[in-house]
Amino acid sequence: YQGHFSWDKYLKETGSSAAPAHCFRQCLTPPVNEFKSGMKLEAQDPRNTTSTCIATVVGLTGVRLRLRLDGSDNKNDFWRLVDSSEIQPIGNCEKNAGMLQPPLGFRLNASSWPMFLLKTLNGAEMAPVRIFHKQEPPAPAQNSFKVGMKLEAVDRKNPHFICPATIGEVRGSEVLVTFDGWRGAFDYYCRYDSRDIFPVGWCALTGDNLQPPGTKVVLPKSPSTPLESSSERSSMHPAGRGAPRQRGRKPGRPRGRLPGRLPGIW
Ligand code: MLZ
Repeated sequence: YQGHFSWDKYLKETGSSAAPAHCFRQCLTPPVNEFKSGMKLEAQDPRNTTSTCIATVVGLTGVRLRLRLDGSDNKNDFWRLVDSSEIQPIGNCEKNAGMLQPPLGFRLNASSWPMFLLKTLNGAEMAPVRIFHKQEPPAPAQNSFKVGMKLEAVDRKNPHFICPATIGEVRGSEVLVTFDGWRGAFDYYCRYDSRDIFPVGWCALTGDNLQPPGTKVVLPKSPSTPLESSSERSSMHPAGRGAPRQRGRKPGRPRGRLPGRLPGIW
């Protein structure tokens, strides 16, 4: 379900263009997702990337898995693409002479880990080897992103969300991902071959829920208003719709000091 957001209309409205698919480290057709909730697999602990842990699929969104490390709490879920190299079938670690580790913040005494491991795997539904993807797509040879190109990107502060974004800067092998309508609050730098960024239309293909742009418009620095200390102002989304609900605020009311409608500058 894509809400009321249409890339076609939006690209026209904003006079912008989509980053071409070859810029991304993603398959042209999204991988098949045959995982099910409850399946267990091996995953790198995102907070301690040298350890391989047992994880359980606790949710599925498009071609991403919501994972929770066994023995951890429910506050540290993370998301991985089904073709990520950071997830493996159970048994892989041992096959490579590794040892499964307790997650960072293991909720029991460290000495109880071997028994915990035995119990968590006993009778568990292990994700079958055949549903893993042999290889992650290869990284494009170079960073071909250009400033202003549109894309879909994981909001790293709210990683269950994929949102419309714009390349704000290209810096060597890195790009600045800026989220449309959010005044920079969620922006981040990442490598051009990050698995958190996708071509326009990705969510429509995977069935993932693409969030609509936020309501906060970034205005350029204006030399005629020297008394203002910040270059950022807010206004309604120029199209006046699709504003995500904000905690503790009535939706649909402009937050800024400026009047309602301003030309959309993204
Ligand atoms: N509840 C959050 C969601 C923000 C999502 C932004 N994504 C770019 C908020 O309203 O702050």
